Amino acid sequence: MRKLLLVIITLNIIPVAFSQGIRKSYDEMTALERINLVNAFYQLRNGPDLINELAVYHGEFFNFDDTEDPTRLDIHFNLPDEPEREVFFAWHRQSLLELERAMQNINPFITIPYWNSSLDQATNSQLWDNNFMGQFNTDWTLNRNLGGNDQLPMPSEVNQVQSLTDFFLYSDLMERGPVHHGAHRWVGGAMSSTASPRDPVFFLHHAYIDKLWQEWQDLRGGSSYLRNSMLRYDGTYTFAGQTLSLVNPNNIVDGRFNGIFYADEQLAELDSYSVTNATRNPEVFFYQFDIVAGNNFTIPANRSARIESLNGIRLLPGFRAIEGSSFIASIGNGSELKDYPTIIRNQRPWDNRGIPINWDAYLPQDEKMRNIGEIGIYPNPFSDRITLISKESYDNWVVVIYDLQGRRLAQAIFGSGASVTLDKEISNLSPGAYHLKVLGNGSSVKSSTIIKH
Ligand SMILES: [Cu+2]
Repeated sequence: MRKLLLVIITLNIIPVAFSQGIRKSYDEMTALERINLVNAFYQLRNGPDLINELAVYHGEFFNFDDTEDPTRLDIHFNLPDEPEREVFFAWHRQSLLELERAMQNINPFITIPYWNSSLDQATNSQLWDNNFMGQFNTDWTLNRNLGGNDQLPMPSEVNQVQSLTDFFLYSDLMERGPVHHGAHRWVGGAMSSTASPRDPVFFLHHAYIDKLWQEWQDLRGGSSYLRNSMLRYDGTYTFAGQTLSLVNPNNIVDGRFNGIFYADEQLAELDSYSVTNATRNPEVFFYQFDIVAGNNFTIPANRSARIESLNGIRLLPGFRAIEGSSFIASIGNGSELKDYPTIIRNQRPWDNRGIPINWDAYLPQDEKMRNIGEIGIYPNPFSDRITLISKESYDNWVVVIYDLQGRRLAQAIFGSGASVTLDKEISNLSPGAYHLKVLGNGSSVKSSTIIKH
């Protein structure tokens, strides 16, 4: 109790704006995380009511026709005719961040989850459960009409828009097409109005749109705005006694600028990011499934970061904790973050010649086994063979190895034994990281990251 009080006092004195973190699909949230998220939505309404504020603002500046008054900026539908006013992706990215920071002031472990509406389309999906997003419909009089007005995007429609190469064409078709607009209309009620941020699902939907934009930007690198500021985030707007800082949309075309990463299918990849501690010290990256950090993930001297997982952490070449930095990785086994035992403190993933080595070397043997639960995998890293052993035998369970883009490269059947060895199946793999999944009756039983020397 005393601890809680201290936290609250601190928050009142120092304006805390967290927001490094790993966003994940809502269906990967633990029960506790769901409750915390729902509570944070309710708590925001108690004031300062950022939900209402964003809904009113979004409605007020939704769209003005350029021919009426070209000096009036707006949020939506500026392409293809008004590219000089276009801010669709960047504005929604920044408003997600604004909400996420407000929630993290309530509970620092919250990150906004995403709803992949191209795969999760049932009106009785757990998204709409009464103890999750469903309850807001009556509580906040949202008048949703799930599936009544439009269709959700097909995966092929997502691929289609993601395949575009011109940024403004991409932004325009995303905004107007089924992936963004269709999902707004499919939910109906407030979500299909200009006050759509009134519906909490708005933020889960826009987290998905934001994730897609991040993937597009990682692949094509073509995001570029003609503007250097955005309405609301122009350095003059004040909400709840705080002036919001100036945000150049071109500075946030990479979501990593704010330390945001999206996890997918039980894997979070942390890369191309340098810890700043601008808003949180240490920066915390928590995900209960696998976390892989490398490829220019850097903790500079005098900066500090924690990476926390329940499943496994792999540090790949390109992960750097510079001398003088503080880095903690921990793999826990509890259900609450604060109870996680920290296995390694302030050790750097180098051997004594300064060569990066795999994190596995730092984990005691039982921790290695816990990485994949009831199914042991060894050796990892591997060179020419890899063996899986389970405590029981499972008929026709399949071991599949994917590359990081999700392409299926090799597989083997567990058969009736309790172990399986892959050797010739993996002889063609080049050195690097891969995903390994064990599928039982078609669904994923276990997943892990494996490294080939
Ligand atoms: Cu919008």
